[in-house]
Amino acid sequence: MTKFPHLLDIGRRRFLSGAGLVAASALAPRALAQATVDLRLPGGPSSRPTTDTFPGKRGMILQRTRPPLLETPMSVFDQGVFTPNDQFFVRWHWANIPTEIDATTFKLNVHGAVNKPVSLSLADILAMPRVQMAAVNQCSGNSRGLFVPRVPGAQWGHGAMGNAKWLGVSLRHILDLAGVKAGATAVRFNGLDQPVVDGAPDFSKSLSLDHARDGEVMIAFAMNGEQLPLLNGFPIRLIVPGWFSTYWVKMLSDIEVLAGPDDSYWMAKAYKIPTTPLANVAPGAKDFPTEPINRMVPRAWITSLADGASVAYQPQLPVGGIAMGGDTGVARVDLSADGGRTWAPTRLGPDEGKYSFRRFDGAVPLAARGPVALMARCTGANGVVQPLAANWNPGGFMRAVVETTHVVTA
Ligand SMILES: Nc1nc2c(c(=O)[nH]1)N[C@H]1C(S)=C(S)[C@@H](COP(=O)(O)O)O[C@H]1N2
Ligand SMILES: [Mo]
Repeated sequence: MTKFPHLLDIGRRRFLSGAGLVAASALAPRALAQATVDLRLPGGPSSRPTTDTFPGKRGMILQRTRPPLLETPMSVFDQGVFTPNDQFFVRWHWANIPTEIDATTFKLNVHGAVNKPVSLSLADILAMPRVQMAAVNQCSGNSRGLFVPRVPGAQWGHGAMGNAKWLGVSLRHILDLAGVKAGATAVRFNGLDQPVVDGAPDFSKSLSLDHARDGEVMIAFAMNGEQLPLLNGFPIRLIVPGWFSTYWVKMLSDIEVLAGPDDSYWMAKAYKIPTTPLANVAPGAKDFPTEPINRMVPRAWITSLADGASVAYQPQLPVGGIAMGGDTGVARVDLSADGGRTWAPTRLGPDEGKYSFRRFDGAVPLAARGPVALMARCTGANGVVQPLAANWNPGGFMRAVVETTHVVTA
C-alpha cells in the first residue's frame, strides 16, 4: 500500500488555506496575460493567454475564467506520460464552485435504492482498501476547435486531457457497504458545485449499475501522489477508466442508486452523440438517433515537434509523442511523412496500464528540406485504428482522426 502522510492528516486540518484559498475565493485571475499560445485552430481566433493565477495551477492556457476552463500546453505532454497536477487541465460547467472545503466535516452520502444509506467521512474513505490506476482523463470536446465546419462550445486545442496515477477506493466497495437493492439499474453522481442561475440543472452524471460495480470505476483522493487540486475535484472525484471525463464527477459528495434510468438533463439531453461509428454524421445532419457519450477511442499526438515549428533538416527526422488506446491499451503507433501513403513503426515506451498514455518514438525519412506534414497513427490493443478522415458531429465530441503536425526543415 502506498503511503501519503499528508493525506492521512486529512481528518485533522483544513486543506485549503492561506494564499491558495485567497486565490481560490476569487477564482477570477488578474486580467494581465503573461504570454500567449497559438492553438492553430482552423478559422481562428486561435491565440490564447496563459495564466498562473488559478489556485494550484501554473502555465495554463486560459480558455474561460468563469467557470474556469484551463487547457494544458502541448509541450507539457512531451515531458512524460503523467501530466503534472499543476498543469492538469480544468473544466467546470458552473462557476459556483466551493472555494473552501473542510476536510473534517466533508461527507460522501450514498442513498437511494440501497438497504442502508451511508454517510462517509474522508477518514472513513482513507481507511478503506486502496486501489491505484493510471488513466487518461479526456474531455468529450477535446480538440473541438479543430472541427471543420466549426461547432459551438469551448474551442479547445488538444490539451483538454491529462493522464495521472489515481489513488483511491473502488466504487464497488462503497456500493457494497450500502447494499444495492434488487432491481436498481443506475447510479448517479453529484458534486459540491452548483448552478449560478436559478432553476438551471445541477451537474450530475450516471453510470449503469453494472458499470458502476465493475471494480475499475473508482473514487480517487489522490493523483500523482498528491491530494487533488481544488480545481480537479478536491477532496474526491470519480474515475471512470476508458470513458470520457464528463463522467469523472469532481468534488463528489452524493451517490444515488436509481431504480430506473436517469432522465435528468446531463444524461438525457447533454453529451449525446450520434449512434454511428465514431459518432460521425454529415455536417448539417439532423434528427439522427443519439446515445450518451461513452468510451474513448485511440488517439496519438506528436509532442516532440510543435505544429508550425522550423527545425534543422535530418535525413531521418526524429518524431515522438504520446498515444492512448481509448478504452484499451496501445498496440502500436506508426508515423507518416507522405500523407499516409507509407508508415514507419515506432518504439513504444513503458506500459503504465491500458488506460494510460504511452510514449512513442521513431523517425521519418525526409528526401529534401522544406515543409513536411507529419502524422502519427495509433492502433489500439483491440485492433481499432485511427481514421485518416475527420469525424464530425454538432457537439464537437470524440475527435478521432490522425492529427497532422506541419513543420519546415531547413
Ligand atoms: N462536479 C463536476 N464534475 C465534473 C464537471 C463539472 O462541471 N462538475 N465537469 C466534467 C467534465 S465535462 C470534464 S471534461 C472533467 C474535467 O476534469 P478536470 O477539470 O479535472 O480536468 O470534469 C468532469 N467532472
Ligand atoms: Mo468535458
